[in-house]
Amino acid sequence: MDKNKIKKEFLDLGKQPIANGFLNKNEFNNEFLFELKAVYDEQTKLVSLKEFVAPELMFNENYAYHASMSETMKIHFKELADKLQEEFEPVNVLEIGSNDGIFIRHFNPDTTIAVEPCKNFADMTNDMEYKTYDEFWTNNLSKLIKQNHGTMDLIYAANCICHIHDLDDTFTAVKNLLSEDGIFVFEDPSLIRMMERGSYDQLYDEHAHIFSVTALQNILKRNELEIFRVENLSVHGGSNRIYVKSIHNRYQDIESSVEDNLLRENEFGLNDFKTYQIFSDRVQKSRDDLVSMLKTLKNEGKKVIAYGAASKVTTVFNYCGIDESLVEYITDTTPSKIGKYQPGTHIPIISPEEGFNESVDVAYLGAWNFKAEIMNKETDYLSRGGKFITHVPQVMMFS
Ligand code: JHZ
Repeated sequence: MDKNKIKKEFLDLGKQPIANGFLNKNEFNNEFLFELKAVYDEQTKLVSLKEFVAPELMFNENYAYHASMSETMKIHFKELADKLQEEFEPVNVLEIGSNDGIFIRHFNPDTTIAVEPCKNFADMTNDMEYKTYDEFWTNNLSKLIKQNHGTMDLIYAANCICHIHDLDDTFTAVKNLLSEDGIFVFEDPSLIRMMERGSYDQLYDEHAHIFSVTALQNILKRNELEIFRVENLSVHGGSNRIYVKSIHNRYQDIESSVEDNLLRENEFGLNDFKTYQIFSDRVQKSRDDLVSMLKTLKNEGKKVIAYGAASKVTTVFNYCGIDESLVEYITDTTPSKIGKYQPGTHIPIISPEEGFNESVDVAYLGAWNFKAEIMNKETDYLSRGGKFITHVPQVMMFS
């Protein structure tokens, strides 16, 4: 059967740039753009992008996303590292997509390997004494690692597996590298949470797939792997942490959280294409509401900026056609984003010290997934009457 026939398109977010490809002025004219559309696979139930972007265009030595920019995420990974060490006592550990070492820093460098295709970050973890393979995760790399270091008791990946186009190759690579009682744990944004919250901005070039437990179960199974635990997390707007083992591994029981999640997804309608069509209508309404709110604020003479140049904001602003005439600039704490321009819209990005000041009336909360952390930090802004806007779960202003 033609695989593309069972992939049904449900969402068109228009022409989009590389979400994390922050630009210098002299790069405005030859920007790469692609059609950001989402499809639902009737057979596996997997939601993916219709058009994949070449990995080298996104993940290279200029990769801008720096996981340690958030205190929430630092605590999140420290707690997870402690928990995995206590429960599973792994010796050989491998992380796929180790970014700035936010997770592996809690493991012994002598027995921990990292895989990171973005050279700027691979250099950081190599400097931290973790043997880092500056490459994409593939079955060939997995074979090489097995040859050099033996099998792994724990393979971990955060916000990375959903970036990889070929999931069968990815999972085969994992299966071949696990020790007899080894486990694979990974976490990525959750499809049900995206659908519940209308957070369509989880879709951008890097997120080749947005996973449901149902789809993962189907794809893992055909690669002789199975899920034995699912944890629903609040980070990144709602993620699932998936615990996986080989079907031959008898050390772990399959826990009730797996069936609970499968049932919940089915009841929500994730296995029914109609649900995706309803979501698409909601996204169009979200765009209309956001643009209309920003235009009203502009007419009232308010100064509106955006807070956090997240990848997600690239999707929202490009889809909604929001430019400097509606949002003056974006503030962000990441050194490599400051002084650059947002992909596609070319809205300037400046530091919070420079841009988040008395003159701001309203800030679109781009980093809405860190709302609690940011509300805690910005009490001065809020107490002088500053307001935030979000589109999650619907377009609204709050303070
Ligand atoms: P944040 C990235 O998505 C990309 P993004 C990636 N594909 C992925 O899956 C997720 O992460 C996990 C800034 N900020 O984390 C920092 C402030 O300025 O939501 C970041 O640039 N002030 C790997 O890019 C941005 O906001 C603050 O107080 O959508 C947030 O980006 C805080 C807390 C953050 O990820």
